[in-house]
Amino acid sequence: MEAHTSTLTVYIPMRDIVIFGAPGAGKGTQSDYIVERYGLTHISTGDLLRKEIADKTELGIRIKSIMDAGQLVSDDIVITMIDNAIAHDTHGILFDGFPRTVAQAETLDKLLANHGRSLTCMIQLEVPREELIRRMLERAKVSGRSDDNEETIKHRLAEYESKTFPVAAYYAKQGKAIPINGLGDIKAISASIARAIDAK
Ligand code: B4P
Repeated sequence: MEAHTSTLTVYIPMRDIVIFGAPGAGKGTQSDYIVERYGLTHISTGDLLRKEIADKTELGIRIKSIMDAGQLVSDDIVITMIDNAIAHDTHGILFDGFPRTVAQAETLDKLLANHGRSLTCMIQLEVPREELIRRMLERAKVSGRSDDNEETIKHRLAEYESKTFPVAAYYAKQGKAIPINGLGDIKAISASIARAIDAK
């Protein structure tokens, strides 16, 4: 009798996800969990920019004063970083801290489309302003980040409100924004995020 072997093919969808929220909302914190669970490449524009500063590159020297003032780095600089990341990725990406302007969001759609991809969803962490300030001042005690001080935090929140918050409406119009309560236990927030992504 002929022996039959069967191969089980498991289909793992390629996901590209944005994690969105105000400064201090917990994007970096929840990113660790999401990349681990879904096997994604983690691209944090904040981390990439801080690495340029730490390495004292020409770009790093240019952007340090911008970040220390609590302002956004120019779109062309971060878009170049993201373009490179997408070109080299085959796993799906978690975009952390990007897009931060509507122009960045429009460009992300185009860059993904160039590679035959489209955004799965945008996880929108919602945290009240007083809690954001409390967390960043708390983080300041250990982070060594020169932008974690009261004056810069105020500027960062103002930049968020005027330039970044409109990105939420951009994704809501596409039906891709998923609001998540970012207050409370970190693991409980991760569980809410997983439920939202699994339902997509
Ligand atoms: P980012 O590095 O993106 O950082 P962030 O917004 O400050 O913080 P995040 O939301 O990741 O908070 P975290 O998890 O650490 O940006 C820094 C700067 O880079 C920007 O101001 C800008 O200048 C520049 N930049 C970055 N991307 C850019 C772009 N696309 N365009 C232009 N400029 C760009 O959480 C904060 C704290 O809260 C932590 O200490 C954490 O432990 C704590 N925390 C988290 N979850 C909690 C919870 N549930 N309860 C209590 N505490 C919690």
